[in-house]
Amino acid sequence: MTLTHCPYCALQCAMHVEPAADGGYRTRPAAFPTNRGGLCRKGWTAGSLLGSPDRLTTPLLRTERGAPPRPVDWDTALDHVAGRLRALREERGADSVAVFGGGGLTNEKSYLLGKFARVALGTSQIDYNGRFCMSSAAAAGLRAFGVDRGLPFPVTDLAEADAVLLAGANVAETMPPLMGHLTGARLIVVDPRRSATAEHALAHDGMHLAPRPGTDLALALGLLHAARAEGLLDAGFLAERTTGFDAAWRHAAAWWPERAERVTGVAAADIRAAARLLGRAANGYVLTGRGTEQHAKGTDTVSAWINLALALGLPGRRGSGYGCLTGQGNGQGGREHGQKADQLPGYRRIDDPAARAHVAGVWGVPAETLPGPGRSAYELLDALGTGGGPAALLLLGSNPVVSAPDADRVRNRLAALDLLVVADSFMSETAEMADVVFPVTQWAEEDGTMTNLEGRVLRRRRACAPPTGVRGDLDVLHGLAVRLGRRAAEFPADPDRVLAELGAASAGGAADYSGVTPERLDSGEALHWPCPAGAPGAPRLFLDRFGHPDGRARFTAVEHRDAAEVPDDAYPLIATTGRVLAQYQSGAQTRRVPELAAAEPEAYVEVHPDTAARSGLTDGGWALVSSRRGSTRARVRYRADARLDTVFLPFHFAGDQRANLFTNPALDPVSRMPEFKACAVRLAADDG
Ligand SMILES: Nc1nc2c(c(=O)[nH]1)N[C@H]1C(S)=C(S)[C@@H](COP(=O)(O)OP(=O)(O)OC[C@H]3O[C@@H](n4cnc5c(=O)[nH]c(N)nc54)[C@H](O)[C@@H]3O)O[C@H]1N2
Ligand SMILES: Nc1nc2c(c(=O)[nH]1)N[C@H]1C(S)=C(S)[C@@H](COP(=O)(O)OP(=O)(O)OC[C@H]3O[C@@H](n4cnc5c(=O)[nH]c(N)nc54)[C@H](O)[C@@H]3O)O[C@H]1N2
Ligand code: SF4
Ligand SMILES: [Mo]
Repeated sequence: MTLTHCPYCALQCAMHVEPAADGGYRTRPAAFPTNRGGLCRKGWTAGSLLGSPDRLTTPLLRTERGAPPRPVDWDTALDHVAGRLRALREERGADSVAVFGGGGLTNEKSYLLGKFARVALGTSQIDYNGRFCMSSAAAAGLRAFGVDRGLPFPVTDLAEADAVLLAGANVAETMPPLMGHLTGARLIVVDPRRSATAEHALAHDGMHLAPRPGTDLALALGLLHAARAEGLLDAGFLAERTTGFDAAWRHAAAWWPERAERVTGVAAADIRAAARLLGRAANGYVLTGRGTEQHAKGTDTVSAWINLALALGLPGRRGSGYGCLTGQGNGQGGREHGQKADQLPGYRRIDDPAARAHVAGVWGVPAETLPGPGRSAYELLDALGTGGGPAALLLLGSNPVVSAPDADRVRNRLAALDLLVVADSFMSETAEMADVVFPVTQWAEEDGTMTNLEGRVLRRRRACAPPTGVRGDLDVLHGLAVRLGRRAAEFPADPDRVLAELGAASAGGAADYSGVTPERLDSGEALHWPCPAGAPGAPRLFLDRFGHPDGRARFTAVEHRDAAEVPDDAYPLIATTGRVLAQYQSGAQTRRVPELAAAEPEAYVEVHPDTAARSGLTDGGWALVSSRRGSTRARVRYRADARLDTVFLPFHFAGDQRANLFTNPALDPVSRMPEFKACAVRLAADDG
């Protein structure tokens, strides 16, 4: 019986993994502050991933497009990939080779992947799926606080709250054990749908505000307007700990609640009541999730929520605050150690000369050899196989054929590559397209560290041996780096050695891990970063000062604007997308867990019965949901509580059930986040 953490989301619930009677493995919840002995359905069933018959156990190589891949030994696969990468680099330059990572990778993998790109390949072309996840909140958090740590406080602090506003976060399905920390608070759930979280709020004396998708910014401005009119602003906090309120207010001043009602559809009286509920709470939080963030104006929208929180004086004191609910298992750590196009380890900027000098020193290379910033995730995927873009891609920890916006366009770009290399434990839809597949270890088969949604570094522990033939991601990077002419010691495959190097590379940066050691983690010490050598962890940031040089938080002056694509006669409805409890992300893992597949076997579209009737849809029948980009097949689910103008689909399903066939890759100008949460569609019955 080994103590480790869940393979899936950022709550990183603690669990025991132990042999099961049927010869496989099962999981059991363990005591830990974030999950307090609870797991969601995905955690309870995660053990079946370990014994899965679908497991990849041998490298696969396809030398001819269209031909089936054939099993090969590791040396053959590594030699082939290294040879092709070297040849491409010589022919077309270092940027002809690209790397794509994921927020589920351990800190060690994220770090070594970034180093591999910059040092072994010398390419600037690296980014990761966190761009689709956290990037807008991260950008807005940096703007406001000077530091981006999703929750700048421990999850357990939420228990002290009287009121919590959840903007676009369906926690009851996406982090069920977190609900246990919210039982003392009245919830204000901002979600176009009556989500499970909204239901919970309504049943417990809270509120549900259901804005039209893509109008949260107007709603947040309206709430700020109402809060000021009700005399709820914290003047002392504004004067002592913030700058920029006046400029931000000049925009909010025009958003009296009646105007916000016209744009959002949320009644002015509800806007005022919500402002009072939050503003009068002794302890209040504003928490954002992907619903409010995954828009072409997501960064400004999060800034508007942060402005509201700042105006009420919530951040920077114990028992209240603003936080973004990070999503992937290592969504937090994954954005700190250099797999992002513009970053170096320790949450450093790749265009900062001092940061480059420090990291180059640790890596033992001249700073001028480090490439500059590369393309953001969607822009990178969209450039693949084009004249000016990369011709080869090495991908770890993501399944963009299902999860990227305008997914068939991305699929075509992947198909145009000279070389696609995927490391995965399972044959994902993206791995199916690969020229080379490396079969790698998964969570309970490996050691490493993860950083949860509260910035706490955790130990992922090996609980069972991987199947014969499988190697770790670190071994893959090691094997390739050596074949590309790097020294073995530069790319260690031992996670503890990588952690030590990561510590040195991050030392002095915003996300300083130099004090994080396996020994301290094993002792159970709560190590929230920044954690310089010898220092204790930092569970609560901002109590004395914010991260900007003047110590103050900054308001950002933001204005509402429409979604990139709004409904018209041809595409009269708004589609939004998201998650269900029983599936995870692209479904590459959870669609293989029998109990989860049985619970949520297929794509569906939630639609109001009147809207459905106008399109000739029947409850339980099939629909085609079409945008200007593509069509998705989904089973019709009537929802009498749905907005008439909005439909919702989960994005976990493959083939012609991919919601991303219709989504809009319009990007936020700051974060480069695609607009997953609003585009124009039409519905038709699909009986075929
Ligand atoms: N079961 C499950 N849990 C997960 C995951 C999973 O795939 N499955 N993934 C993990 C990851 S990586 C992430 S990022 C988190 C995401 O966690 P959440 O952010 O909670 O997940 P979503 O379902 O994407 O979006 C939340 C809600 O936003 C609403 N929404 C849609 N459009 C809008 C809008 O314009 N405004 C507002 N205010 N709300 C809108 C949707 O109706 C949805 O209920 O979940 C993590 N946990
Ligand atoms: N329409 C729509 N699209 C969305 C979203 C949405 O709300 N709506 N949400 C977006 C968000 S927030 C996210 S986070 C993305 C997520 O979408 P993806 O980036 O596709 O993430 P996953 O489905 O988790 O894919 C992870 C893959 O990596 C593998 N894997 C897991 N761990 C490891 C590892 O340690 N090493 C290696 N080599 N492989 C591993 C898994 O088996 C799986 O195949 O989707 C985005 N796409
Ligand atoms: S809430 Fe997240 S971490 Fe916890 S068991 Fe469920 S998927 Fe795993
Ligand atoms: Mo995510």
